[in-house]
Amino acid sequence: KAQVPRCAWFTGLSGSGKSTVANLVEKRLHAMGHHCYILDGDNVRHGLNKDLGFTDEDRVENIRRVAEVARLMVDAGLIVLVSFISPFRAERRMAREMFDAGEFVEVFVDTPLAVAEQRDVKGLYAKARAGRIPNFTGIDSPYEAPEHAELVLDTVHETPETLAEQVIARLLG
Ligand code: GGZ
Repeated sequence: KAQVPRCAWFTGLSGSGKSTVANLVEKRLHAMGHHCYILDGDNVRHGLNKDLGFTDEDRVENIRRVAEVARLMVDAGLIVLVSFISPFRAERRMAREMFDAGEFVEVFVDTPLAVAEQRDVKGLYAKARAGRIPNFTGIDSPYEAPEHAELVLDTVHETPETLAEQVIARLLG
């Protein structure tokens, strides 16, 4: 099956649903015979980037390295699903500029802070509000929402399955 090497760059708050949608996309692309891989905090922050924390400086370096790895993986012919908060516009622009036109699809997982905080699946927002996680995105560290994302996912009104289909249509279309 002909591969369409691409980078889908998911950005959004903690608990916005980035990983949920990215995992569904991966499963479906795989079933269609596409070779794809997810880069996320689970497989990058514990290895390659385990020297980095959550200061602005460390987040910038986190995203820089992730973008370089994604570039290499796209060169190798993969569809790469990048799932990090990636809170800063400048770093997302830097990532975009590493790819050819059409290769980079910015996916804004547009879950309002109030909704992510209400869900608080991992209890991190409660901890952050209690001052036990410093520099928490949306609480005491900024999130700069994309202004020109290729795709904006509405997690409030759509199911993860529907959103995954939207991503796949945009990636393969
Ligand atoms: C935000 C934090 C923080 C702070 C730990 N701020 O919901 P999660 O747990 O699984 O996803 C969050 C993840 C964010 O890491 P990223 O590498 O995506 O961030 S960035 O792109 O900004 O570099 C959260 C957890 O790590 N976490 N401390 N202070 N999220």
